[in-house]
Amino acid sequence: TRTADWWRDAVIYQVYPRSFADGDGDGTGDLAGVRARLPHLAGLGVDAVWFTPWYASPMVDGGYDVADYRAIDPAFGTLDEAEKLIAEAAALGLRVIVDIVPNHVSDRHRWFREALAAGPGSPERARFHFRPGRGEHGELPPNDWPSQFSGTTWTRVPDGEWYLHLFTPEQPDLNWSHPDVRREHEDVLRFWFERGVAGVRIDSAALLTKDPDLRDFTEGVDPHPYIDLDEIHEVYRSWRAIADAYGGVFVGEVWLPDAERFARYLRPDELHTAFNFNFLACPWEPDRLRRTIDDTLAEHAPVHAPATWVLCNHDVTRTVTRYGRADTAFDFAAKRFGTPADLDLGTRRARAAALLTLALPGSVYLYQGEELGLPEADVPLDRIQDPMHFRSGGTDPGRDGCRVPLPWEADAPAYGFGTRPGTDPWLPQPADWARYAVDRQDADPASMLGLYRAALALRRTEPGFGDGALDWLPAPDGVLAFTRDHGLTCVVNLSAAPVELPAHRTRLLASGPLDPAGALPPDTAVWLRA
Ligand code: TEU
Repeated sequence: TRTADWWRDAVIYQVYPRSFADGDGDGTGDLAGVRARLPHLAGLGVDAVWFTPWYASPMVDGGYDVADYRAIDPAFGTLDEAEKLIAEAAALGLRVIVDIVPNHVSDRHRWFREALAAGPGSPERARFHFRPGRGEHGELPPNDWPSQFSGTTWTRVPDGEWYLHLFTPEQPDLNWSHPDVRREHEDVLRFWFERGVAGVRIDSAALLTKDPDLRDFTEGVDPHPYIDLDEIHEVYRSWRAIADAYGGVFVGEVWLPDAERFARYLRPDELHTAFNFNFLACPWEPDRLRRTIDDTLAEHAPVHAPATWVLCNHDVTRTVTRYGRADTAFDFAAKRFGTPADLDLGTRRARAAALLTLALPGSVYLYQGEELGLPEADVPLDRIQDPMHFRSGGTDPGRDGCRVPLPWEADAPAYGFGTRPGTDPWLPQPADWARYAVDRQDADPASMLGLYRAALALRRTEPGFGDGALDWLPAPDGVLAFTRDHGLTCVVNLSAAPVELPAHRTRLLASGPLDPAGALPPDTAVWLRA
């Protein structure tokens, strides 16, 4: 609703539809649930809502296995409901971002079923990567590519050919040098832009194009045979023309630690933004954080793209759990939960991190439940559904600990998620989650929800936030302090001792109580104005 450049400083809330709110009571979140809870998002003060895939899917990988990109999964609702949702969100000032999965489809997608039926050498197979195997009888996979999850990237079909899948066998990779594949995805983009979405998140955005000969990974890794090939940029240039025709924006899931390679995606004729995973991966350490912030801003500046700041998402350990560990560096959801004291520490740090990220130049992504301070949940092994768990032979707990249905009402069945009594939510909710429920936090300005609401309200009304530059202030060891325009100042204390705040400033918001003398305690952040 603000400007054409809304995305340069937007706060975008990620909804995992399966776990947000259950409108029909069957245990799985759905669009009816989201529609009923839109006021929560409007009241929180975010600008846009990104929905992880809501399309028709067998849900082998939580919807990242798409069977039909133009249909809503029946468990979530209908296309008509999605259109209503988009309109209702707009009426509340919320833009909608959909998640497009271009690297692979579900094995139930029409194209893949046709490819299986049509057999070796058929035009239907050419849309995927089918190959004969190696070995005397073709009994060995065609190459040595490692899977993004554990296990092989090749599966053999009954007629003897193998097909490539960087993720699970139920997610066959598309052949991006095939014109049908390109045309189809361009049409899908138009389909969703026509329905009023403001943006598109691009899943696994650096993986689409593959070495034409599918050469071995070990044969020479430069260039890598499927990560970040040059040809991919051609795809995004054609996509950008489509987005521009609708005023739509892209955010790419581009997981490349190399700053220059990453920045090549962020161009006036390619992607508007991409997730900044270096920040998500950064431990809670002052020097590392400062360096990551500086490097991020330095890599975005030459291409005039805003940075994005992400602390968690549906693939990684929740922030309060990670920050409560001795080793705060990011990992995928390893089952390490810590003691209640660890959680207290993690919560204090997550609160400080909220003020830090919301004060940095650029846009910010929040993952559902982050505003409630949810920790990673210990999902019993026999209830885990994430394929990452099964692909690892059970050694990796997978990502379900951050995907547990949200608690809305402390005293209601399933904490008000919406599931009718006698039915279980698709993942079990921990017994001690009443304290995180929205209604418990609602009236308490000191709660995590209260902090996020206050921070987001200030970010909207006070000058200096959002896109722009940052100037570091001199500060004691272990303290990050910077100013933005209009004298807006953020101070984060990552040292072990309280620190004095700069004099003659008004306090806008603090992530926790200051000490009686007015000093900033450890693991606390504050916003000030000169
Ligand atoms: O994730 C892509 C990605 O980067 C994964 O390889 C990541 O490493 C993995 O989630 C953890 O090992 C996207 C989605 O965010 C993820 O949920 C999907 O499973 C994946 O694509 C496949 O579509």
